[in-house]
Amino acid sequence: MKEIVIIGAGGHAKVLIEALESSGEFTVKGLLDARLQPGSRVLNYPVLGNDDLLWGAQKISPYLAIGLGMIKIDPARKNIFERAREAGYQFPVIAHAGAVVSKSARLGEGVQVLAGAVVQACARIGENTVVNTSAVVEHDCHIGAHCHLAPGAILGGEVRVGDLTLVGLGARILPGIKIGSSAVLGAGSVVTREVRDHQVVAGIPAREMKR
Ligand code: JB2
Repeated sequence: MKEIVIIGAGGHAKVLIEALESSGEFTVKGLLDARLQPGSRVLNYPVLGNDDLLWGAQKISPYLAIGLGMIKIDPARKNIFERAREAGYQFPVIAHAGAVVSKSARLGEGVQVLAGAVVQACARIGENTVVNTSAVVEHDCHIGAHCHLAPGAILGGEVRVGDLTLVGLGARILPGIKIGSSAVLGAGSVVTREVRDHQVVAGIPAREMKR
């Protein structure tokens, strides 16, 4: 099996470990996180050290996974993904064995599709986006890069989402609606009309909170 190292060792990393174990394609060599003592363990895998280990002359592993979640708009995931890729690391698609991904869907580098999530026919998902537990991306949706579709989010058919957008827990987006980049859709919201770049919306139907 191929070895992979996870960047970050908090809650999201644990969920990712479950997905990696279920798929059986990769074995987790360890995790990187400055918060934890090297040698301590997360779900039985060792913390190897901090991110300095990524930038040495020798690669820590050919494959990496971003184990950082995104619960507010934060470019940290994007920045480390891009820097590590430039350094020559690869970010495989990680799909939990209990996720359903259509064979006609196109997933970018480093996309994570976690337990119970569904990505339907002809959907496109940009690099480094997380389709979290039980989220649903319906047919012909186009999702940008570095987004987080939180657990239970539901996107109807032909929805468009820009880059770096956060779709909150259980939020629903009606079919064909366009969502911009770096937008935030609050947990439980029902989005019935277009959301612009950087807009923050919440509620049923979703309304602007602030810009
Ligand atoms: O640049 C970094 C970095 N920034 C933060 N490099 C590395 N290697 N690690 C980093 N971290 C580490 O990520 C922190 O030191 C911390 O240990 C970990 C983040 O853990 P936390 O559990 O706080 O958040 P998370 O991002 O794993 O999960 C959040 O987002 C998920 C989507 C949680 O709120 C989860 O509940 C949520 N499901």
